[in-house]
Amino acid sequence: MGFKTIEQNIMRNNDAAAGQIRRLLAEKGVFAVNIISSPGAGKTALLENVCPFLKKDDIRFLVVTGDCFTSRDAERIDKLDLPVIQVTTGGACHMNAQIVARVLEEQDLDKLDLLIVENVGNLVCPSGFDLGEDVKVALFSTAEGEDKPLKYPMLVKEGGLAIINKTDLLEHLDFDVDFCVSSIKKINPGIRMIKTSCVTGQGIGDLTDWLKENIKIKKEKNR
Ligand SMILES: Nc1nc2c(ncn2[C@@H]2O[C@H](COP(=O)(O)OP(=O)(O)O)[C@@H](O)[C@H]2O)c(=O)[nH]1
Ligand SMILES: [Mg+2]
Repeated sequence: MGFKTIEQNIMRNNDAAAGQIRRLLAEKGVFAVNIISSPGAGKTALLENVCPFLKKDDIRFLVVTGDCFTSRDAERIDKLDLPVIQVTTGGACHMNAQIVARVLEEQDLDKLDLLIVENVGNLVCPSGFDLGEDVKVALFSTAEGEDKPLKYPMLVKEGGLAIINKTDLLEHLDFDVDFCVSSIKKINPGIRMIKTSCVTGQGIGDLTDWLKENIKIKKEKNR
């Protein structure tokens, strides 16, 4: 007896949706970042720190927080009176482009400068799914150990910006900053690096400026 193979090419569907998002965001001049890290590295905390500065500078942004089951991250952003939409994946370990496309359908993109996606906390799967973003941000934290970039190179390879967060904890940890930085540079020599702390505020200004510079570049490309 023969059998039939039904090919459902998840990646192909995702990439098609991501391509559409990328074209749409290019047309509207909206800069988009996809923040990827392990759970607890500080994605939401960084947004809580950076987004108020963006708001003060009249940057029109939308945060989309991804989580398996809860809306806890969106509640944190919303508490600061910042625009946020929560996506729950029902347990799936990453966001996909179809979800982002659905979110964008309901937005007036003429009134947006920046789209920030906080992906589901996971160092592996989100790296493989294009969301139509301009830049994937690879976020690591000192509490995870300095070898994580080396152990999860795909994220670093795909990333345009690498962040090492929780620098305030360095004095309590046996974390080799040089090893972490050199691993990142070895995997992706062109990647931009910023060290941050949501406790001391280190690097928050640099991250805000990086976002603002890229928004400007995207707008200029659109002219
Ligand atoms: N000491 C310290 N704690 C941080 C920092 N950033 C985040 N945290 C804490 O780490 C935990 C996880 O942060 P969260 O933003 O929820 O991480 P996410 O899962 O990546 O979104 C929270 O208890 C934060 O307060 C930091 O720079 N320094
Ligand atoms: Mg979070």
